[in-house]
Amino acid sequence: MDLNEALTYVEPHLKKARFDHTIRVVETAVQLTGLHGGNQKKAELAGAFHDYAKYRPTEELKRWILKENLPKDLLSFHYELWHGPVGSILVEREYGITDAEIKFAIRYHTTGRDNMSQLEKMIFLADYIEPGRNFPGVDKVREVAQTNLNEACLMALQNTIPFLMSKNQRIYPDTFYAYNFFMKLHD
Ligand code: DGI
Ligand code: FE
Ligand code: FE
Ligand code: FE
Repeated sequence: MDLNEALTYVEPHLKKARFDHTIRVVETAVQLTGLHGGNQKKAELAGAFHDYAKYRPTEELKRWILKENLPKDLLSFHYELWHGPVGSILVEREYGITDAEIKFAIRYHTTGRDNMSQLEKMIFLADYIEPGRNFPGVDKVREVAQTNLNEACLMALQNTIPFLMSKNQRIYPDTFYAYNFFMKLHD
């Protein structure tokens, strides 16, 4: 499957603004691949499908988590955390994408995790720094992303974790595992 084919599958499932975000994530991930190395084809497909399940009804996302081999503890966290794991299941069921690296990049794009692969880092970061984002501090992360992927992922988590705390949100353990992973690389 090439990028254009992937995008034609994804587009009808997303709102216009979300589809535009998806295209910018692909472009950003490809740019990061050029800078830091990695498989551009996989970056394109993972980027194209990363938010594929974003607009599935919450009840459907919940059913997939219960039915498939996904962590049930997701259900006691915000439903925003469900679209990545469920998306990684749907791309295989609906489009035959079995590549484990691509599936993991989709699955963990919101939380991150311990020992993230190069592709997972790329999609996690591209989702955070794509040119349409304007989180406080994102410009600094964009700058560091040009030279140091690990440090940029760490900075994104150092922004996101306090942000979630300030909103009185629960934080999924994988988010902390990701933070500790990048902090270990930083030391
Ligand atoms: O799908 P996108 O909007 O492109 O971006 P995303 O999948 O990275 O993020 C969805 C939301 O999830 C975003 O507002 C940040 C939030 N988030 C990230 N990690 C956690 C989290 N929310 C909670 N409650 N807990 C987390 O660990
Ligand atoms: Fe997402
Ligand atoms: Fe994200
Ligand atoms: Fe996204």
